[in-house]
Amino acid sequence: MMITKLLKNTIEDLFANGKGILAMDESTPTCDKRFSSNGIPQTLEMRRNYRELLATTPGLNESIGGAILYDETIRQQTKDGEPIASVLMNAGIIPGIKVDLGAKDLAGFPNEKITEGLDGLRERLAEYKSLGARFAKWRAVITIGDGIPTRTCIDANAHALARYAALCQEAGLVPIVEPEVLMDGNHSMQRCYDVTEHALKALFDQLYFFHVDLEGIILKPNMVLAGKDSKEKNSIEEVAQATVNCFLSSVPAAVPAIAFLSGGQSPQQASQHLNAINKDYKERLPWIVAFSFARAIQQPCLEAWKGQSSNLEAAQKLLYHRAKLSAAARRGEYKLAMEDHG
Ligand code: 5MM
Repeated sequence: MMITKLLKNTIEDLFANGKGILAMDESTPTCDKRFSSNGIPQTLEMRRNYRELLATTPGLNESIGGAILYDETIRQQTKDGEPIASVLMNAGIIPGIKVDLGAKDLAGFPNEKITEGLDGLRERLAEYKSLGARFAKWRAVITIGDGIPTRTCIDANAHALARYAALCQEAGLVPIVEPEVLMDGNHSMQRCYDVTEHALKALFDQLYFFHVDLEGIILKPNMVLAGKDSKEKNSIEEVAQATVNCFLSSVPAAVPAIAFLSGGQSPQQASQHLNAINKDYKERLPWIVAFSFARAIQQPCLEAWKGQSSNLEAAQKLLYHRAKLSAAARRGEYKLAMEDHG
């Protein structure tokens, strides 16, 4: 498949001037989970209010080049009747869309998942494009545990990601390809390295077989980290080194950009790790190394908002600040002292 100028332009615009991506594409169950842990009512109107708060944050486009929306949000409007996608576009932020239909149990493979959503995808992509989306996202979930992931799970997810990516390119949308190896568990950093490397090699195999043009994709992976219940404590430098080594060994240089997910790291940790990768390995990285964080950008904002309009301004300031710090890390210019100037 020939790479079109359109896809290249979209990728350039998304990451121009050191910017990155805000993931605000939580499906309703995930968004409700985040709301419930902050005492926010889990209603359609509250989800709309929150997404309006995010999209209308003053100055967000200084650090954010694109925002990934959920199906519900791309059809919603602000209180003043403007589509949320238009608000973003007018602010210079490109709207994108999550198009997978979620990770479901993989039959015959206990505790493993397969992401669904390929049936009818061509038609759905055409509709999302008409609603303003210029890029899309599909997330595959790989779990580390006793005897898992299996090769079957890794291959099935890589296959689905490749078919999704080919359909996106056909439609003129940039596919964000997200094979997420979860941080859940007590595994070591080395185990995460091995599984991430395997998942990436399987993915690039399938992208090749499905004629996906690597110059027209964005890879959204996990960083290489020990499991969150592991006793192993790695320094920022160790994580950066393992992550860079893993990606250099498995991601072709033709890929223009890697945009990391935060995966449950604290906002500060995610910034520190991204910063170390960009600062210490600048000369060795053939790709843009940026971010597509959800929790690591939104968390302080959501906690401050608490669902109350009186907190809106304070919440937007926190979102703006966290986006700024993420963009600083993407340029290798983040410093811990910046945390205090929220
Ligand atoms: C891994 O999740 C993606 C990145 O978020 P974090 O930076 O918080 O790890 C995120 O885009 C995710 O795919 C969406 O929130 C949608 O998730 P669900 O589980 O609702 O499909």
